[in-house]
Amino acid sequence: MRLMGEYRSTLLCSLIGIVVVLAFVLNGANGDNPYRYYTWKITYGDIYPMGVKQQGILINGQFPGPHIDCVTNDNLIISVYNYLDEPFLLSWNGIQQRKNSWQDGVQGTTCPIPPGKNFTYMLQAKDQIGSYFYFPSLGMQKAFGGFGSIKVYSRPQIPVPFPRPDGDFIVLTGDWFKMQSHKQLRYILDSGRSLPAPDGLLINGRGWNGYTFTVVPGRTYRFRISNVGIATSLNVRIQGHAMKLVEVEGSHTIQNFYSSIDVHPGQSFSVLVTANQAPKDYYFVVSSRFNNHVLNTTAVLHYSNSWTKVSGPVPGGPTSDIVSSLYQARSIRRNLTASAPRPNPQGSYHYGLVKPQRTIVLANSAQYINGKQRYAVNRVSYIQPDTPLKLADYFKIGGVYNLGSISDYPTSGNAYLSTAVMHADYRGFYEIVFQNWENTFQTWHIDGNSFFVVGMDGGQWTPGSRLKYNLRDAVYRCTTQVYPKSWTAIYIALDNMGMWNIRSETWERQYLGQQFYMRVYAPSNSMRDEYPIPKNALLCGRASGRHTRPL
Ligand SMILES: *[C@@H]1O[C@H](CO)[C@@H](O)[C@H](O)[C@H]1NC(C)=O
Ligand SMILES: *[C@@H]1O[C@H](CO)[C@@H](O)[C@H](O)[C@H]1NC(C)=O
Ligand SMILES: CC(=O)N[C@H]1CO[C@H](CO)[C@@H](O)[C@@H]1O
Repeated sequence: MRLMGEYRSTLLCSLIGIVVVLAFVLNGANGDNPYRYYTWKITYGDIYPMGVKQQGILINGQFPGPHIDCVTNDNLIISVYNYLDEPFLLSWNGIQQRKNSWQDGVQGTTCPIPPGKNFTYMLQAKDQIGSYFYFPSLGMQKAFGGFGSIKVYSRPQIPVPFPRPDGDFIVLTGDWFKMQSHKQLRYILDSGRSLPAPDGLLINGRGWNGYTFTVVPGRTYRFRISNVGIATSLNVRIQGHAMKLVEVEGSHTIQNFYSSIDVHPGQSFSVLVTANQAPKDYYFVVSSRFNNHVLNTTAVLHYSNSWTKVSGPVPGGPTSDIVSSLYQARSIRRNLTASAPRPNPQGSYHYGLVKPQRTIVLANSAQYINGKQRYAVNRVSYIQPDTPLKLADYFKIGGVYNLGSISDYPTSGNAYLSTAVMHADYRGFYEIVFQNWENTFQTWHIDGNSFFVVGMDGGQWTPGSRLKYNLRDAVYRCTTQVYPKSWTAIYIALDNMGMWNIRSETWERQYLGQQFYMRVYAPSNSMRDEYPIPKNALLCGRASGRHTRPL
């Protein structure tokens, strides 16, 4: 009887196990980890960050949108209701969507949510920790709101390499335009012109001294800083206070002190700041980098016992000088003994000893095509297909894209329009060089993956440049800058199957073609490597009216 009971409970356990595994596979989310549910209503609403009325994009009435606070491996179930008069889609900057590019929320993977409709994202912050953000990926919506921060805390049993701070502040900063609506920005680009320079900078959706961080004397605070803007590299500094860098997009860094730190579009990092100065108010300053016309804005660091308001000149910072920015970038390295989302130290994967199987050199360019401003990568200026690439794959719809429609190396000639998709081998280990021959600043982001930034320098990359690579403790992140007339090299382990967007974080360039997709694929495509299409997937373009589950 007892044996029978045991047998029964074992059977029951296996059954529950199977059900859990099935639920996991069917929903593309992990049943073992906590679930967090969000309901977000996307609307237009009046905002006045620079004193003039603008049509902002709000989430549940908020600008910036609500924060997501979660723990490594949590499941995030986010129901998005689109009340705009046009399609909407959210993407998750730095949240990797492991095996699950379906949820990535860019046009190559996911159908836009039509006006008046809803879609429920099922994400998991799988094996991640750190500071990220979400943003609307269509058109120029990102320039008018719809973004918010994502904090992924470590699980209790996994130590982070610094004491728990007394407070944890979010700093979403970026360039800003005073126009009435994001549609005006889009109209300029659609008519073949370039965007004007931005009008100013914001911190957490506010202008000059519009936002206050209140600190208690003697306490230490974490500031999670993200550049959510569309074009401008920024420099961040706090009057009279040193910033100790502790995290960059999920990597725990060597804890250097900085008096100011550059943050390029799409990048995030965390610093610790101790309120150890005389009790008064201090400027928290953000100013533009590499722009002819320097923009700046301030927030207030307010000591709780202060009666003295900020006054006097705003402390200056680096502006056009590139060398100091490059020097700082090279000083940002991983702490090899610190743990990351998992207990093993960050240095336990010796990326420098792995030989890349393939080298890809990606060169950006600005060109006119049919009289309109366009941007290209290795001569291909990306155009959005009518059907997401992921759906074209799933339903075997031909003619949406061609694999190999972008070359591994730059070639000479004029740019042309195409839906560029590059093939990549699942579990491949690649070297990618971003070569920038233009005299402009570039930032590149890869969805679904982080990568080791092994080197950056001025001029033309050559195989000899490898001698200067950092093969020991390079930072591991998802967005990297490329200086004017310079190159940046990364190593990337392609252990996440799916269709991944590689794009410029300069939103005009992204919108006008400086992006493509990398299809990380293996012929033995199994559910262990990639989740099946979600039950609730929206269908659009040539996939409209199809059925996701033929059973
Ligand atoms: C690296 O991390 C370890 C382990 O948490 C910590 O003790 C050490 O101080 C860190 N080193 C630096 C240079 O940040
Ligand atoms: C900040 O911007 C204002 C207005 O554009 C300008 O007068 C001031 O000099 C700038 N300050 C710094 C430190 O760049
Ligand atoms: C939360 C959610 O996804 N709600 C609804 C979204 O819209 C579909 C119909 O298109 C409903 O079936 C869902 O329940």
